[in-house]
Amino acid sequence: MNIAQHQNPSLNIPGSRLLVAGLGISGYWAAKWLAEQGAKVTVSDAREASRLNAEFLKELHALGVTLETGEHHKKTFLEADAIVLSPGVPLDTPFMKAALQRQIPVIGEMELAARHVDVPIIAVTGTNGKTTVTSFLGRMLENQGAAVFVGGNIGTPLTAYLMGEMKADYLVVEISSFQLDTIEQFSPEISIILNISPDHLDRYADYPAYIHSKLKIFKNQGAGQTVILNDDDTVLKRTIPSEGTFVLRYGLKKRAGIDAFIENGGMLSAVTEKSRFNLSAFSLSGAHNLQNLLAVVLAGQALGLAPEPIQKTINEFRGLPNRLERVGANGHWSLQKKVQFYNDSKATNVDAAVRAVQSFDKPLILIAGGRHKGSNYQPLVNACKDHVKGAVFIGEAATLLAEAFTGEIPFSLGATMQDAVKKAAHMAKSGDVVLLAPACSSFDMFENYNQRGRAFKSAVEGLSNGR
Ligand code: UMA
Repeated sequence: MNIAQHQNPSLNIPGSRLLVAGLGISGYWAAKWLAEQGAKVTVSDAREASRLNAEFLKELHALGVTLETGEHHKKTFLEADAIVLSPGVPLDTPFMKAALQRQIPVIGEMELAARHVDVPIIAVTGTNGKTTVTSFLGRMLENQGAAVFVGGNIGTPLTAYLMGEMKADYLVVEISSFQLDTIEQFSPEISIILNISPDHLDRYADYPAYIHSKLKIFKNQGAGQTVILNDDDTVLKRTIPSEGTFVLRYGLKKRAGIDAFIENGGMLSAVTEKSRFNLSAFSLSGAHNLQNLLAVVLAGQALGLAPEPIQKTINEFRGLPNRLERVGANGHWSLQKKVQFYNDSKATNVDAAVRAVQSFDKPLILIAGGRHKGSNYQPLVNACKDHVKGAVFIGEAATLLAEAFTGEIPFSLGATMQDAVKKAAHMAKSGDVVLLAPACSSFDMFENYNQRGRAFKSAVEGLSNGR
């Protein structure tokens, strides 16, 4: 469904009947902000009220917001002057289709908020690495002395910024394909696309539709605005951004047409003038993290940062939880077996799990599985053939993973995370690594990937404590 065809140029807020679809964190902030602006707001969520955040419901009720819970009603959608869609609500539900057919304007929470800020936005998308790059860049700007709001898909909606006290110099936002599906005028000062590989195929018609969504990030950019692209990525290498934009490309190796690359333990770039950054203290592992670093430094340079805060951030940034995070007391669980445990719960798609596996050259036991997202597991099987000596599969995708890995490496099935960690630890010998890199979403067994990561950590701690 192409929503751009249906849009009206602007959204009148005071006095309008606005529907917010979905009452997660995005819907809550959007509804609260719209109500404060004088709109007649209704929130509709398919979940029963008892399964929604009670504080959100109470606060919105007090603000005069009409709450529809338990199911969506078509009438509510068709009576709205405009709809603000939460990222998790698909555009192709019967209600949304009916609303779009009636030409009711639909925008996302990110689009809504971005229309009402006058601070430069730096927007980061890509299949993998978005959160790391968003945080890394935010830290770099702070090290220059700037006030920075870091938000979007990373967790804090941009509408929360609109309602807060903070006066930021920059808004660094992680933006997902779901959020890009509902943009209209969104036009960041800098857009960054880190990589594109198959993901969310349970929501998109096909892979080209997902790519199309990702590339929307620069569709409204023009003269004076910057697009930063990973030239090592097969899709992005061929991507030509909007006319007039300043395009910066990076890759691991030096070649024609590249503005930044890695050479002799350093990063070289030529954005304004030739500069070199030392990577000896950079602590994130894996080639993908060098690509992430290239994107961050190019963005910093495009914003005119001095070399000192850039180098300081390269030296100090330690990465984020659930991304190749070493866990467990002293990293191993018994005196007999010196096994290291790594939590990459954020590897929620096949490509991310492949990158995680490729980040190690030691023998590995892989824990994978969760909710299947429609992707093919063969690239993971290929990546594992080298040094993965065993696997444990969990969750709804366990059978599909088992089919894909049959005849390739030994595996067993884990009923719970605790069971999977026990089985993986049993397979491991001293010097091996046990890696949680699920290649799937967490929603079959957990609230989100954070909770899955915590379950992994607690199961690893349980091993040391004999549980
Ligand atoms: N809902 C309906 N009808 C539907 C579908 C969902 O009413 O047809 C309701 C659900 O019952 C639920 C609510 O919608 O109560 C949830 O809305 P939501 O899924 O948009 O969740 P939020 O809490 O608003 O979180 C969203 C992002 N979630 C998704 O994109 C799925 C969060 O990204 C983001 O941090 C947050 O906005 C702030 O911007 C999470 C994510 O998993 C981390 N993102 C995906 C990813 O990174 O791969 C894209």
